[in-house]
This record gives sequence, structure tokens and C-alpha cells, in this order.
Amino acid sequence: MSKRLSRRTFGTVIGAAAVGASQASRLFAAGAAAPDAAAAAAGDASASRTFPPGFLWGTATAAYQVEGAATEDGRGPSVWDTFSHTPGKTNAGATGDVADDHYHRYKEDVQLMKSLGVKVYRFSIAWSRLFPTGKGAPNPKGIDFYNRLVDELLANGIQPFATLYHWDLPQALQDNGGGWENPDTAKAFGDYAGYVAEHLSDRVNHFFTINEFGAFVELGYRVGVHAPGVKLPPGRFNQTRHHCVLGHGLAVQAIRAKGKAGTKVGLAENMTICAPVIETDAHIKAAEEATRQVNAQYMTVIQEGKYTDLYLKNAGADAPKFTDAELKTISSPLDFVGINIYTPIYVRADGSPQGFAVVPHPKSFPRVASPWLFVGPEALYWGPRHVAKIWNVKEIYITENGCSSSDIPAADGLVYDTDRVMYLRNYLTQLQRATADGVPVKGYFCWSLMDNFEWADGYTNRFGLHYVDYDTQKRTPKLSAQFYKEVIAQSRVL
Ligand code: PNW
Repeated sequence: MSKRLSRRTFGTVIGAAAVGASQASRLFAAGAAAPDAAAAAAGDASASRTFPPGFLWGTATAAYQVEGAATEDGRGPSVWDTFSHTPGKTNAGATGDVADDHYHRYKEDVQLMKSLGVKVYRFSIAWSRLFPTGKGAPNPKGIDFYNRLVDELLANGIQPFATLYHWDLPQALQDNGGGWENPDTAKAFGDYAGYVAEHLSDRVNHFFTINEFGAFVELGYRVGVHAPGVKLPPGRFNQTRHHCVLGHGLAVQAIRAKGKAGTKVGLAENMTICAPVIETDAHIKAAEEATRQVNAQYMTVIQEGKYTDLYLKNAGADAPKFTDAELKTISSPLDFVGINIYTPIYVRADGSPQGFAVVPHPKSFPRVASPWLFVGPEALYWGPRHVAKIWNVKEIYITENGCSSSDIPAADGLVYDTDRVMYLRNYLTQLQRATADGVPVKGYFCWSLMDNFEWADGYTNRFGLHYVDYDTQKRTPKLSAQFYKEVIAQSRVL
């Protein structure tokens, strides 16, 4: 944050924490209940754990992970249908054919949200329901589903936040020119985005263009473990990255052109979060520079309108080809930035020309059920703080954060996911610290409302606040749902 903010809040935070400790020990010694939100708002010691007024609590899902109904009402196949139906690509051959059957059970799922008390819900729209082959004539039954969902959410007091692309590229676009390898896909994405804005922006005020370049492009087009399962050589791969950010920019422009006045647009990116190894000025500065450089191919070019010199230099002959007009489109101004945050990397200052070094996680670094998910709660402090400080962003949402767990129902049928509660409590503590320091985080979407199709991991590695029995489609709130419900009710870390 700015010097002004950090100096002003420094004393407040330290002061509040000191009072908080003594107040808490008095309360618990007396066996009293924890202080509630009213007391906190009145300046009680617990205020240090409270979120700002109007903070938006939510949950998130994505179309292919929950909807099912893969061939219903004219939906065309996406790259994830093809990939998951290819033997050996997903754990135990799992597909999203049925998933959580949310397409038919969305009303029940809205009630789960209502019971949690969320004010906002982030879902994604399946491009191939609206345009079965990615472009051309729309399928009216496609948008009908999202009309029903949006109306149901609003009728229950929940604001819809819609993501336009959560990885389910229409298969026809992949077959015809290689999907995002082809700049025509960026153009088709812009057209689709305009169509959605035209039809939903009377009720949906917030749109995210693309979810996680950092996952689907890398895993789908370089590593090949996600759809479409391609392993491109570096030059073609960097060009594909470029087409994806270009698609984002074209979608921003289309939403502005076709959406109702006042429609807000941003993205939901899993940028790499650079936490300083120790919170000294030198390491913090190194972490800020690292943030720009390690996110050069996506977030930095979107925010700054150019690729960093270091990115272009390292890519050499494999650097993407681009025009100034494309860079301008890519950096079209946004209303907000969404960041999906699960885990940090650690950065230290060093004497190298780039000024930073990434410190690899030791083998013993704690993780949860997903092997990539290292537990580093301070990611939820440094992520939004870097975005606000480096790019002067005024409206930030945490568009995903969550924890995978083994989640085995106990004898009483409930899931006591104390690991997820521990994870959320520690991450939210760091998010609250960010808001207390003046970082403009406006809302938080917990991933996920319910267990769902976890991509190549299939139905293992559950991330839900609700347990889903995939044989019966029964949803049961886990301990973490009870925890999150209390957090929301009091808008403070518990
Ligand atoms: C995100 N990694 O995916 C996605 O946006 C969600 O659809 C997904 O369910 C959620 O996080 C949990 O995984 C990721 O390997 C998948 O680093 C893989 C990675 C990161 C994010």
C-alpha cells in the first residue's frame, strides 16, 4: 500500500491487536461467548478481525464442473467433453456428463447458497450451450438456462457474477484451426461475449472475461494435461498465450459496446502470488518486481499494455508477434480485477540484474490434498496488495480461494473437514489484514459451493463447502459450510 496508508494503519493495527489479545483472554476466562459483529462495529477489540462494511461474501462454481446435461437442449461439445472421453486423460475416466446435475438442480443449489447467507455467486456460462459450434446462429435454449438461473438468484437476494470462459471451448473451434492457437478464436470469443452482455446485462452487473489463463493455457497447450491436451513448442505456445489475452481484450470491448450502461467487466486470473520471504522493505520490493515479471504474459500485459523487456528477452526468437493495436485492445481499461488465490511462491531480494530470486518450497512444506496446493495463507494478503500497489487497481475481488480435502463422511453422515476450516480461517485472517491496511478488496468467492468435477483429477480432490454424493446427488453441508455461514453472518474471521 502507499506509504500514507501503511503509516496511518500501522499504529491502528498494532493497537487493535494489543487490545484484542487482552480482551479475548478476559472474555474466554469468563467463559463468555465470542464478541459479535455489533460489538466489533462499535469499536470493540474484535474489530481487528472484522471486514469492511458492504464486503461481499460469495461462492463460485464453473459450468463444466457442475452442470452435467452435456447433450441437452442443443448444447454443442466442448474440448472438455472430448478430452474427458479420451481414455487415460482423467482420473478413473471421469467426465462432466452428469457432474452435479446442476442444470436440473439449480433451484436446490440456490437454496444452499441462501442458507449460507452469500450475497454474491460466481458461475460460468458454457459457450457451447449458446453457440454449439462457437459462432454463427445462437441456440436460444442455451441462454434460457442462464436466464432461469439469474432470475432464481435474484429472487433469492443473490447477485449473479458471470464468467464467460471457464475452459470449455467449443470443440468446433478447436477442430477448426487449433482453438486459441488461431486468432479467429479471440474474435469469436468477443462476439460471444457481446451476445451474453446483450442478453444478461439487464440483470448481471459484473462479468469476468476469462478464468485463469495461468491454468488453462499452460496446462492445456504446453503441458497437455488439461483439454485440449496439446504440447506446443515455445514459439507457437507464446503466440497462443497472446491470442488468449487478445480474446480477453476483445471481450471487454464487446461487453462495453453491447452491455447496459454501467455494466462492469474484469477478469479472474490465477496470477502467481509472490510473497516476500521476510516482510522487510528489500524483500517486499523484490516480491513486487517478481509479480510483474512472473505474470508478464497475462496480468502484466493486460494492466500495462506491453510485455516486459525481460519476458521478450527470455523468449528471444520464440517471443509472440503482435501489433500496437493489439496491445491497446489487450489493455482495455477494466472496472475491477478478480484474482484466484490458492497458494504463494516465496521471493527474496538478491543481487542479480532482475533483483529477485524465487525460493523453491522445501519438500516438507505443508500441502492439502491437491499436490500443488501448498498452504501459504499470506498469499491472500500479498496478492491483492501487489495488484493495488503495482497497478493502482481500485476494485479487487478474490474470485476463488479454497482447499481440497479427503472429506470422508463420519458415522453420523457429516463431513468434519477441520483441515478446510483451518485453511479458510488462516487465509481469511490474511485477507482481513489486507482490508485493514486499506487494500480495496470488495468481495470473496469461496471455491466451491459444492464438490464437483475437478478436471483431470475427476471426482477426487473435493473442494466443496457441501459434500456431494455422486450416486444420489445429495448435497450435505460440511463443517466448513457451518464455519463459512458464521463468518458471513458476522463478517469477521472466527
Ligand atoms: C482452479 N494448479 O484450477 C480453477 O479455476 C477451478 O476450476 C478449480 O476447480 C480450482 O482452481 C481448484 O483446482 C486450478 O495445478 C487447477 O496449480 C490447477 C491448478 C491451479 C488452479
